Amino acid sequence: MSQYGFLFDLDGVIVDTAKYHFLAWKRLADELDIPFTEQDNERLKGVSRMASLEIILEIGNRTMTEDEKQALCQRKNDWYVEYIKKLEKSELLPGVENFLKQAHAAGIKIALGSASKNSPMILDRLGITELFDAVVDGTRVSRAKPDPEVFVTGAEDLGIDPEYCVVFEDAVAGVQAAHNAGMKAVGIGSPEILGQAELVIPGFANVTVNDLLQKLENV
Ligand code: B16
Ligand code: MG
Repeated sequence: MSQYGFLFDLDGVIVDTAKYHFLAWKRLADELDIPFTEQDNERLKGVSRMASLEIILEIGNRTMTEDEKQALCQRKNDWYVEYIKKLEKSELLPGVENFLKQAHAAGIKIALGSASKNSPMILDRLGITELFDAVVDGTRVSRAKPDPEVFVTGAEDLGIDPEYCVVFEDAVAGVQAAHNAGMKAVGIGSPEILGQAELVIPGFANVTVNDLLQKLENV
């Protein structure tokens, strides 16, 4: 049995859901006559559904009532869910399923830490639900990363002390959330952007759990 806990962000670490969020938000923005580009979409990564809508309304210089905003979030999510329902296992990011299986086989406890309320459905569509000992999603947390709430809750679920938890994140705010929780962070992406993380890897292809833990012990 390992003493370690691994906590994974979802979008950008396990699967690229950002492209589906973009398609659904773009459809809504078009209906509202608000210009919305893929570059604008970068600002929505890791941000809650309502906060994402508020960014889009700000781009369009528009104000709405709370009820109107709730209805727009619902519309966007209905479209997003249509895309997610068709998600396939082949859309898992390279190497991540093998890495999760290695960790699971090594007795490492695994949690998901995501802002998405659709996380359970996404894990199910990808066929990886059973690899997770805990799922902390947007229905369980109210404070966005860099607040550590999502990872602190995950560590509690796993029963692992933060100093033995490793967070896998593709966003700067997520790396900061890991550090705010007293955990180590592995950045998935480029060192220029994620330089604050203890270790940065481009992805999970050819990465072994043993090598990764050894590298982390030396930082
Ligand atoms: P939902 P993560 C985040 O996932 C996405 O990056 C972000 O773009 C999205 O708005 C948020 O989930 C909420 O998603 O509308 O499905 O509840 O990066 O925290 O895994
Ligand atoms: Mg992410």
